[in-house]
Amino acid sequence: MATDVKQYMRPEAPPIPFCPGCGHRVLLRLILTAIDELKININDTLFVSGIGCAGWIPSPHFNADTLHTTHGRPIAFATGAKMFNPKLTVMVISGDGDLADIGGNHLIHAARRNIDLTVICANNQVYGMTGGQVAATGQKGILTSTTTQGNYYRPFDLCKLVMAAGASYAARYLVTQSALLTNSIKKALQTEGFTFIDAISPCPIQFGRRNWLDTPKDTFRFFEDRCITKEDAEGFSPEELKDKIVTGEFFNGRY
Ligand SMILES: Cc1ncc(C[n+]2csc(CCOP(=O)(O)OP(=O)(O)O)c2C)c(N)n1
Repeated sequence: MATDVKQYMRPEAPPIPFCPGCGHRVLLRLILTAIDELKININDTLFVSGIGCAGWIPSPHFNADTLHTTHGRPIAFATGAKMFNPKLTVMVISGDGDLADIGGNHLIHAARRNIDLTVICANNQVYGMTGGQVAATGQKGILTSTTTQGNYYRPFDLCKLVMAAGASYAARYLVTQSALLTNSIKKALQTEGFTFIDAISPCPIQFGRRNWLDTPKDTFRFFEDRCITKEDAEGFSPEELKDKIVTGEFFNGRY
């Protein structure tokens, strides 16, 4: 039976602010489902977010301690909270721009130190909240407000990045892979050390609209068509994988 996520939401919070068809709304539900299935006491959990649409996933909606920090700095705040109270389960939920662009150094150094945090990156390849500028995760060729002729640069593979830095867990799933993603969030929460999930969260308004994807369904289909499991990706050449987004669990253990 589907989890009643309302039990984890602050009754006095304003309505969830996401646009119709936003992947962040799906991700919100999956995070709370994982917490419910693990029977984690949400009162012993701190949710930290930065600035951007994704920052509004936990805050002010989750009925727990939430810390809505400055742009690019949620991992720094989360590290401080974890150092002060090591018993706290600390989860960072933020956007790809927040975590991988302005906050990129905090991301790699927290992974290097293997700080016991679970970081969920709501990755829509753009800065959704500020007009759809391309993020460091934007795939080659995508049209955004700052890449009107198509993105020239290749994207960061955030899972490879944090793994190379020393993370304990790294996985990537599209938010519509709901069972796999929920399971992955559960595993990340149960794994000690720096655990990271790249949650591909389509943005129909800032990404879809500029890439000639008329409806939220078209935007989701666009990402579904690009996603390929890591098992299927084996044997593909780098050229064949150029436009693909490889999903799966890439590392689960400790260096
Ligand atoms: C220091 C600073 N620089 C820039 C901004 C403007 N800004 C706010 S959110 C944001 C990007 C958010 O993108 P992302 O983290 O990908 O989240 P999304 O909105 O796509 O969920 C930017 C550039 C800011 N608030 N503070």
